[in-house]
Amino acid sequence: MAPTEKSILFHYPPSIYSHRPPVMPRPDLASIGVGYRKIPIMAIGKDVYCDSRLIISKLDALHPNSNLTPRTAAELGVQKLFENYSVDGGVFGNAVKLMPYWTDATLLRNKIFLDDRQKLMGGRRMTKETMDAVRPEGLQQIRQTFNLLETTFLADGRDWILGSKEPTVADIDAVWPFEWMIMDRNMNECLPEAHISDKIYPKVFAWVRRFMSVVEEKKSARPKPTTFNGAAMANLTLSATSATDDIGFINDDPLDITPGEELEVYPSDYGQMGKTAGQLVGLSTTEVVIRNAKGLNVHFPRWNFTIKRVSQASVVQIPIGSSKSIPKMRLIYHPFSPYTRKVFALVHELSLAKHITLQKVVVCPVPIEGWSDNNNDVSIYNPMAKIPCLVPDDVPDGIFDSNIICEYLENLASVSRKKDARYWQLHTLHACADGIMDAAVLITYEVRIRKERGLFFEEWMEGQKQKILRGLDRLETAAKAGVLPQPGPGPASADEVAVAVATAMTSKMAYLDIDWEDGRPALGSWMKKWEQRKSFLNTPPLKDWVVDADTMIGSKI
Ligand SMILES: N[C@@H](CCC(=O)N[C@@H](CS)C(=O)NCC(=O)O)C(=O)O
Repeated sequence: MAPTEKSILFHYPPSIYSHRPPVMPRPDLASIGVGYRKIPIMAIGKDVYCDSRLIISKLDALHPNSNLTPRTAAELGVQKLFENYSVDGGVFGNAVKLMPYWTDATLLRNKIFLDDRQKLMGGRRMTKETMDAVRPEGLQQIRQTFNLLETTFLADGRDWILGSKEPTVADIDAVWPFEWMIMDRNMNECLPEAHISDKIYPKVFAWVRRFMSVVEEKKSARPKPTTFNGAAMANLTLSATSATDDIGFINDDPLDITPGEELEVYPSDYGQMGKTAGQLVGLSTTEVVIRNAKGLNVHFPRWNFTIKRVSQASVVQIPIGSSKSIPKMRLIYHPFSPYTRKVFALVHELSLAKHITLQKVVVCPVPIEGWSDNNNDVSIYNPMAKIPCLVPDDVPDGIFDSNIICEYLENLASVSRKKDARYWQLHTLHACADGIMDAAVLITYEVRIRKERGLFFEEWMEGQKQKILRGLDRLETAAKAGVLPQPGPGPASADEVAVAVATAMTSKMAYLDIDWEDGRPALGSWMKKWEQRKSFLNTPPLKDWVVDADTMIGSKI
């Protein structure tokens, strides 16, 4: 169904793609949750389309029987090849090398533009020296592109690329870098007469001028588009109500991504820092759609765009290979202990369970029969007599506490992480999860041990409860902001496991009287996925755990 909303085009006048900023309208893009930073983009209702190639084909699809549409499949193929030739094939990239830094009109006199390009191109700055150095190469390449058009597509004197009476999308896809070089005042003098002129390539020059006179004619025959400021655009876009553009879902994609997965999409060539994050909602062989935190569906072409799982963006997992021998390990545990659940769930995430034997114990800071029976057994390995404790063959004196065990396990599985800002945000949530567990364990002792002995300290318990509630709020904020990666098919990190275990634990302790889901919808939907995970199902808090029947050993050392 055609959308009822009109399309909003984000552009800046000197961008050839959007006609096609010296200063990009990024605050406007940030206000609608789009990290992609190139221009143009187009919004129709709640659908945002990135990249001129996708925009052109979407607009064409919205007006199916216009004269712009190629008539046959072969013609469509020619159009698609031009779509790629102009952008990825290097026509535009080589035209940039010809930008005339010496003229007054050039964008290269504009410091804001130069600063912006420098960021976009990973630190390389356009200077007189660098432009002089690349110009000869750019020129020889661009001459080839003029030559190709002059001697093949336009050689028979036709007006338009596909031999039609009027221009088609193939002309639009092909013409714009040429129009930029020939007609744009910012590019004045970019083409040296001796190599590229209307005498040498008359058909190409005439085609570009013909095209632009049709554009001028059409422009004057149509009402002027309305111009919005950023706030009005954000309001219109975020409050749109028409149905979104559903492109369906292919299930056999080589990237093996599934609906709902948290992804980042960004250009593979330059401007890679402009990442847009969201949940996968549509996938075809040529297009990917993610729903961002503002509820907008952001569409990208797949050609020359990178799709990464958010969890993959910072975690590099090298599969456990035969080159690394994994020691046998004994995990001293009790299923009630959230810290041991964290560790054993991570064991499952990292596929290390077959190397583990389990030893169930009861420990307690106070000597109470039935609670502290194994204190002496555990204190051989951990003088604190706390669990979990891991006793690997290669570290027979034992490893504790749960964080150090997680570090040991991740090292065994060759997990290495890029320690970027996102890593520290997530890693801090591990401390938050541990804090929630600490407070809950202290409350347990208060209610179950101290109360019976007339030592119950209610305000103190209330103080611990507040820590849990604040911790859960922090987890909700992190889930909302996408700091907590959506569970994917690969192994989750110890940090994610810790958060899932701590959150689940709060609902299992009736005396805490905490309904963590209340007012925490993002954490709730994140947990729904965790509750289905094998590592979670294999570590039930109210039953004894098993690795497999043969390796399970008794509860006494
Ligand atoms: N920071 C430690 C905490 C471990 C802990 O407190 N475990 C509890 C069981 S849930 C325990 O062993 N308590 C016995 C005690 O405090 O003596 C870790 O992460 O491993």
